[in-house]
Amino acid sequence: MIIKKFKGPNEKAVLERIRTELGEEAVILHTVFVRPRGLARWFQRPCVEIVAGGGFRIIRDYPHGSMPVSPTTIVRPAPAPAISTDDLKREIAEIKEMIARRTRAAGLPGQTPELREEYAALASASISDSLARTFFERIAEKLPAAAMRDRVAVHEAMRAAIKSAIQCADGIQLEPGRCVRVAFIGPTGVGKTTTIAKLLSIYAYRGRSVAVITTDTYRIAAAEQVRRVAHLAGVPVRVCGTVPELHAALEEFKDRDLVLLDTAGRSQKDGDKIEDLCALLRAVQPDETHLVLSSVTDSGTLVDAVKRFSPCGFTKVVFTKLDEAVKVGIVLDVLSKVDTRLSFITTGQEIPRDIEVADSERLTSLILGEEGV
Ligand SMILES: Nc1nc2c(ncn2[C@@H]2O[C@H](COP(=O)(O)OP(=O)(O)OP(=O)(O)O)[C@@H](O)[C@H]2O)c(=O)[nH]1
Ligand SMILES: [Mg+2]
Repeated sequence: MIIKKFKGPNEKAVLERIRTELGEEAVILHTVFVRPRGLARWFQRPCVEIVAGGGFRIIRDYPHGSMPVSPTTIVRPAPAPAISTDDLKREIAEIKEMIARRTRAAGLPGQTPELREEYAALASASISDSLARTFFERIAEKLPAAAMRDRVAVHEAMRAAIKSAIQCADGIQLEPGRCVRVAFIGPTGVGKTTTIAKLLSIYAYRGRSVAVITTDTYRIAAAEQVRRVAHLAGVPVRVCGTVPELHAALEEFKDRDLVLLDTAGRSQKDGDKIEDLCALLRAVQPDETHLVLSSVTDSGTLVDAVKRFSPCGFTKVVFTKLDEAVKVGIVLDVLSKVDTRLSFITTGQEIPRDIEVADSERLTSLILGEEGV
């Protein structure tokens, strides 16, 4: 069973997407006509949001086989809530950027008003101008002239361009009969330990033999947090402060399917600590190293973090705290600057619920605001 929210410029376009994604049997659960609120209402068009479900059997248990209400209910939008000063500032900055982009778009080749509008709208998704421009140019080059004037076709082309820019790794690659070691590294407080707690629970629940090694001897509470979750899942945890201890733990767990390695958060400004981390990883020889980044950090700091942790040779990226991110477009911006695939996203503090294997379709919907976390 799957229930998903779809958003688009009109009902026809949204229904087409629902049919493609959920099949002919899809059931419409809720339809809302959304008018942009605040200042955005002057610049953004209204859109249609439809919640649809697929993949379930419908049991008609109503007397005489009829439902009491129509399954498609048009709901009037609720009164707009009071806007905080911060929200207002952000909205104004977005609108300024949109206007600036519209002006800049006038100079771009092969454009139509529809394409210009899509390009400008990416400002509200926090997609950087340079990236939005790349998408614009790609679409202007590829889309036939007639389709360039079709709002739905242009939107779908922009959507496809965004989706193709999100390279996803399928979580962790387990190998039957072999112990896979996966290390998690990253700046302080981004959610490494919480992510490991989620993963150990999920893999243990799926019947995999899992073990955790933590080298975070700075924060006793961190080891305790993992221990509590691991204890419930029947997963052993070892805290290692030295390389010999690390080797002993790796030897002890060599027959496990998966060994998750937690590391202490390193400030990306502290070169020595990053060097220590690299040495630690050389001792562990992980099969995968996931760089954990928080999506509440600004784009510049994220790109800097990627650069600083590069000597450690990470192979995948995890984006945490998408539930707190003002805009998810930041994920796309960072991914476009590093040649690394996204393994997981995390969407809250709850263990193990709030983690998902990265999926480009889902990420695209989140970035465009078509779905919530
Ligand atoms: N909202 C939200 N909070 C999260 C998420 N993941 C982790 N957190 C919270 O972020 C805080 C820091 O999480 P930790 O897992 O301790 O982060 P860490 O990277 O291990 O921290 P250090 O080991 O100190 O570097 C905790 O309060 C977590 O509950 C998430 O997806 N969403
Ligand atoms: Mg930690």
